[in-house]
Amino acid sequence: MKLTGVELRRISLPLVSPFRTSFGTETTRDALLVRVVTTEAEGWGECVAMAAPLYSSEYADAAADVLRRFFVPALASVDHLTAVDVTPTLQKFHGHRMAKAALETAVLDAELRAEGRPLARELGAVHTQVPCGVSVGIMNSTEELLDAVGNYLDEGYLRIKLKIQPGWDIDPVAAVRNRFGDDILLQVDANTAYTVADTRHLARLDPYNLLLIEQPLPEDDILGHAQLAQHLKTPICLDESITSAQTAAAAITLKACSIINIKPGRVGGYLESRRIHDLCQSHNIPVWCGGMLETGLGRAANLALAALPNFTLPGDTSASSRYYQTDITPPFTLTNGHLPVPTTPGIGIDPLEAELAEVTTHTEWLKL
Ligand code: NPQ
Ligand code: MG
Repeated sequence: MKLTGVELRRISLPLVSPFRTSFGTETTRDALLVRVVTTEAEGWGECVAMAAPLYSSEYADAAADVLRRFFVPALASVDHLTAVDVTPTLQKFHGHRMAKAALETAVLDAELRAEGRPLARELGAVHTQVPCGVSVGIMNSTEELLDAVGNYLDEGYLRIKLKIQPGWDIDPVAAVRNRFGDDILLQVDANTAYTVADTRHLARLDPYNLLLIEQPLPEDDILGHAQLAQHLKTPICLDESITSAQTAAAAITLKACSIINIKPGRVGGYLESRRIHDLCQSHNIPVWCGGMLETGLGRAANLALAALPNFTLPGDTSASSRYYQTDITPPFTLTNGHLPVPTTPGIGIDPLEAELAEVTTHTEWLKL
């Protein structure tokens, strides 16, 4: 396969409701899509970077810039290109994993489409559908939160994740347990909002039998997580801290976490995600698939990954309607709390042309 052109497309999708986390409130999803054209087929990759560097240091304009200036030209010079060549070719460029992931996914999609092979089969999926959880934002009141959680449970979600921050943690968890009982699968995500000085406070979550607490401390604070883990009954799950199989191995060995959230964008792609999956499986560390408010393109690929055997906890692989009234692909809808794993070649879904055009804010064709 040889790369013959790349399209960078910016889209702006309104969210069904504002999504508040410890780092801010989002009302629209501004995303970057990568479409590669090769001698064999076309492929799509969604870059999960946010418009601003709030979740991590990456942001959409920077991803577009590094793709345009460095990554696409480097790949364009590879004669027999396949997806496994992308990471080695881009290795010399530091960071920008979300941009690398989008490009690798687009190349992988093109390659698999050309060969008629679905991504799920390529990655080693063992399920045809995956159990789904939902991430519930910080609300203005407990009543509002209980309403939202009740509606998601009615829709069939099998696990609830509450976003927490100092001032919105113990009470909302207690209220949800009190209203919906001890049987629902419940976990929390702090998106780095605490410090080790909050250890005694976070231990107050212990009585609520949470599945896990996700990323309580800053992404670089592996030592802090290891120390915190010694004082909490609630298992620690890392998200932002895990940027590669190498950092995953270190975090596991240092006992900084006992569960890992895998987000392909954060770790540089689906191939690195599979390595982390395999590593965790060999260490008896359960994994689950995170979410970055993906459109149907990213959601489809995440479902393939989430169908691997060590994805033993429900992921943030929610239905399209959790975030979007109208998606740029046919929507993924829940059946008994599960989403189907795509079965057609590549990522297994195509954008709807009219819907995509409607939300596109900018298109750039990179000639090679
Ligand atoms: C997390 N996601 O697990 C992230 C964080 C997150 C589903 O909780 C726009 C784009 C808004 C990406 C808000 C979930 C976002 C975003 C939160 C990612 O930490
Ligand atoms: Mg998280």
